[in-house]
Amino acid sequence: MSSLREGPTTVVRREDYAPPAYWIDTVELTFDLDPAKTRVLNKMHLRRNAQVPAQPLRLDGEDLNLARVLVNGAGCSFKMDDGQLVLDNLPEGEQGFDLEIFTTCMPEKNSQLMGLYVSQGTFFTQCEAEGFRRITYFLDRPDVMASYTVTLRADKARYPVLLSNGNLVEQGELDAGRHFAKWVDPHKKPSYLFALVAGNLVAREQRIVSRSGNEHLLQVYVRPGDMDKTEHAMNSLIASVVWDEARFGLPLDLERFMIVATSDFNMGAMENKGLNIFNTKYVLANSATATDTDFANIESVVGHEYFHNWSGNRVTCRDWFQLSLKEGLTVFRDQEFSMDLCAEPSARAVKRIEDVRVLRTAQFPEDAGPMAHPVRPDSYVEINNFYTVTVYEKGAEVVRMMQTLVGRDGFAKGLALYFQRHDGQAVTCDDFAQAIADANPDSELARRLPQFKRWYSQAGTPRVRAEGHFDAAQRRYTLTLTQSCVPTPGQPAKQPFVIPMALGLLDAQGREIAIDPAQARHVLAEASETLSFENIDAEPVPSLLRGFSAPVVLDFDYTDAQLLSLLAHDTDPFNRWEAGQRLTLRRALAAIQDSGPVNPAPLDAAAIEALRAVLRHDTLDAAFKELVLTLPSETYMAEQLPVVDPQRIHAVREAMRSQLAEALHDDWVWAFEAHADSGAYRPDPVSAGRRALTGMALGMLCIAARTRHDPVWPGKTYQRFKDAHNMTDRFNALSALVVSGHALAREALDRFHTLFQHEALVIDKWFALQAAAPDHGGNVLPLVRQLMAHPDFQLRNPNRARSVIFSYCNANPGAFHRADAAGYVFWRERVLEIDRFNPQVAARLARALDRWKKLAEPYRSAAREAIARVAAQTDLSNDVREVVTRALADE
Ligand code: B3K
Ligand code: ZN
Repeated sequence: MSSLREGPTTVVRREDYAPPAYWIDTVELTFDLDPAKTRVLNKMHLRRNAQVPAQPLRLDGEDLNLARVLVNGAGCSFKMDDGQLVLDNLPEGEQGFDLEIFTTCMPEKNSQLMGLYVSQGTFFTQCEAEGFRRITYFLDRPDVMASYTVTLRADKARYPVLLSNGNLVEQGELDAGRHFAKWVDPHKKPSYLFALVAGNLVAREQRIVSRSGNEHLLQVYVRPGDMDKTEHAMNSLIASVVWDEARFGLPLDLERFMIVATSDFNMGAMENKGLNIFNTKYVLANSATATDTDFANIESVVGHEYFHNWSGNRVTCRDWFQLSLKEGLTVFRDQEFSMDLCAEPSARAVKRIEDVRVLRTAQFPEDAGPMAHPVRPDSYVEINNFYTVTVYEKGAEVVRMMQTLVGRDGFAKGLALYFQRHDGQAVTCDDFAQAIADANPDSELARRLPQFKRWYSQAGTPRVRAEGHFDAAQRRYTLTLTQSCVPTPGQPAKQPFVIPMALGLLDAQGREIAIDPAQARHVLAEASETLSFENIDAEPVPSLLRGFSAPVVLDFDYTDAQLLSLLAHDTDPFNRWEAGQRLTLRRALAAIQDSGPVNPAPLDAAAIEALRAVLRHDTLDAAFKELVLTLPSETYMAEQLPVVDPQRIHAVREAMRSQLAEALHDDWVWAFEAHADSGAYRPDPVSAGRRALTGMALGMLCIAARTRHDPVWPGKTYQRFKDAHNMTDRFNALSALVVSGHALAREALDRFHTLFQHEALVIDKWFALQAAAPDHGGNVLPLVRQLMAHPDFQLRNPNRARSVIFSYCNANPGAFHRADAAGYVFWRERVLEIDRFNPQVAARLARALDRWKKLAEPYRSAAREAIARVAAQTDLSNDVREVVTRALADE
């Protein structure tokens, strides 16, 4: 219970799972909606679960005022125990009994945005994971699935639109200017998928006919005034419906499917059955206000929530430890959806690289830090802390490996079997893996299933060390692969994983050497294995872990020449990009670990020429070039080092970027001019790639202008900022001025604010850009404090809070880690301040110092002190307490 601040902290353990003592068959909810005091009448029909010993009924509840409890229409005795409503001596018998509970709650006081709350005068709900208990007393656990009938009553003028899950069966007028709407959900569901919305909203509507000939109504609800930003979300929804039917044979099972946008939301979006509720950030877009990245994110989040309709809603999780059952699978599905929508194969590769980049910069550190947990965790204090990149992104990689092991068609068969077996059930990750394996009995997955499932139970990122040996006399190349995995909290020793190792060999000219297809799909399952390749004439260059075929760290002592060859010739685009990253990373790490002042030119001529060749390449596409030319992030560099000096990393990366800006100056000019876009804005991957590359070129030219004392490019950039026809070009130009620290940045920022002062999502970008800007002599923290005093800053709005505070603490290591510890003081103040009203957001922020143990002094001690001071507070939420306790463990 996220708001409970008193009493001992309870650890929930997976091994303690027990089925519920009662089932709830039907729920009839009646809401009298009032922001100050909403009345909720909950009539349920319950049955004892005959499989478990008789025991009292314990219903979860939180922040509720209980007015009445009736059993079969008569008053009864009950008691409260640890926040739960406990009922004993309930009627026996198979027919079950009716339970009626009348409560009130205070939506306008609900600042944690869990349960029923008000955002800009509209009612919304968020129930996953345990928010339904803030609406009524219930068995608030995902394995209790019920049929819902919901009646909403509210003032008609203020709340003309009344929505809940399923189908609208009745609506009409009531006394005193009030009206009602009655909704029936034809599907049974767990309480976390319940939703209601009531307010003044407008909808874009589209009727579609699915493959099977059924008609459906799709609706995207937004505030009046936002209609012109709904087309892309609607198109994404239509594409999602079509894709799930075409790729996996999964149809839309509802007459009506609704998306509603709210500007106050703790996360991205929520897949409530038939009534998805979204953060505006993932709905609203037009070319004037949203960037290409926003467009792409909307497509993928709309897809993600829609795909949950099967993977999550039709088949749900037995308990919250199984969260990756729905999240890992659904992330995998949304990644595949975005890839399948790409017309060009190169755009698919770009998407894969972007996904891997997220995994390696966010999930690998999580897996190496104090919050490391298996994809299927074993215990938690607050489940909201486990909606993590491990459960989501690593979980998706585990599903992807299954697809690799059974093949694309085999995976589709496996998924079909999973839905056929478990439709309407609440199941486990084991059930999922079993279905995929059973549908593919001859596959590598079926053969190794128990070992493969270690991906679910063992935390930590495995490392694969590869060593090549060429025997010229025998014309044989041998490759020895050795896997290992370091201990993580509670898991001192690890067993070998099943690691799909897609690989190939290149000859001295960079041509692909033909090898046995089975070797190209090698699966590493032992601690160490050796592969032999015969008839090899000269030492080859191995291209390992192609397409990033497993979520591991790969160590191979490539020579520079080998990396240059891979970068120039590999047929696997992922490894081509990877070779470029290894080249620059290697030089960055050398410069970071050098003693003395930072080398102003960490890149050597060979690396620069290789990057120039990519930039000037005549067939590679722009998006791919932009990825290759982007240096590894400071966070990624930090992960490669045993001891981290964030200031030094920042200085080296900045030096490298300046060097690239200068050395490739004429090439950036060429890139900018050669990729100019013409015609109307379209957010497709090819034109987005061109905009990304021109944006990068402008950024580089503004950086180069600093040393060249060149007024021309910053001037051109400012002009482009003013004239841009779309937000991507405009924001890239603004960002080029801000990042290079040019004097025109201030003017551009002011103009930008004036232009978009009524567009909340754009103002979020304005805040975020400044809070994440490169630090110059410690200037960012005072600016961040100033931004928090800006009239547009609202701490209680999660998007706005994230735009300033998270951008600074999470996305700006060079500015956050200060020798005077002021960044950590700021972090501590904000964690405590936010925790008082929104523990979920506070706990996310608390994780910014997860990797404190790796920091060099004086950062390490100062960070520890800041965490300890948070932990010393007596009135912390469970959410934040769990994060800081784990951060300080095992000192
Ligand atoms: N299932 C929701 C996340 C709920 C988070 C609760 N703290 C969104 C998603 O993953 O689709
Ligand atoms: Zn999800």
